[in-house]
Amino acid sequence: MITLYGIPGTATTAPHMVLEELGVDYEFVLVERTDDGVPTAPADYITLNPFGKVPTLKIDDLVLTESAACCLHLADLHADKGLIPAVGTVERAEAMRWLMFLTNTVQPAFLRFFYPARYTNDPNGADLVQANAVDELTALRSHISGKLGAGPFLQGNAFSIADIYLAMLSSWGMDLPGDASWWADANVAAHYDAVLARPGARRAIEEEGGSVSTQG
Ligand SMILES: N[C@@H](CCC(=O)N[C@@H](CS)C(=O)NCC(=O)O)C(=O)O
Repeated sequence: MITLYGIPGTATTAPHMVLEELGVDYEFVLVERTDDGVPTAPADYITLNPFGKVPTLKIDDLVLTESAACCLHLADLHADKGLIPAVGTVERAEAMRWLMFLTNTVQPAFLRFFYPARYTNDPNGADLVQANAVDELTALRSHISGKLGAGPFLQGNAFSIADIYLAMLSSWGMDLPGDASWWADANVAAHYDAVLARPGARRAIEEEGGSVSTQG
């Protein structure tokens, strides 16, 4: 029995897309929280995820937090579906490099953009934190765009969970102002559209009420 606990439009989206790509049976349980981020439903959620964050993936007795770890484990369990290259290959190493870069470097920059007040003790400091996050996210977008080139995916024609992760972050990046919007970059926008052209990934985004195309 697989259960994904989460909230649409958050770090839940990547494992949600993976589950739909795999075509396995699962239940999606909506997590509800107060404005301060304290989980209120399901009642025992804090026992699953000690920080009250989303997502959490439960597979039988295994309780897994960390969105990237959830994606990786699901892809490994269904290796025949080809969402992750085989262990020990150069392709696997490169896919892991992308996944780790996205979750370790890019995702924290988004957290500074969305929750700037958490990163300063100065009551007037949040705007500066957010402006710095926009600068960093713009530099990261340029790096990704350059590596993507003609794509369509991070590793050329080979699609993996790293692409799913990038599509999730890219959907957050559309909230950056003006030219900093991630979809103002043609390569990054084309990557999102290529991922969303896949029926499984698209179904997850549709279920979450997200954007299924960079064209509106
Ligand atoms: N490193 C964790 C981060 C999870 C995380 O920060 N989730 C956000 C939603 S995207 C959250 O639950 N935020 C609520 C909060 O920080 O109060 C992961 O990738 O799963």
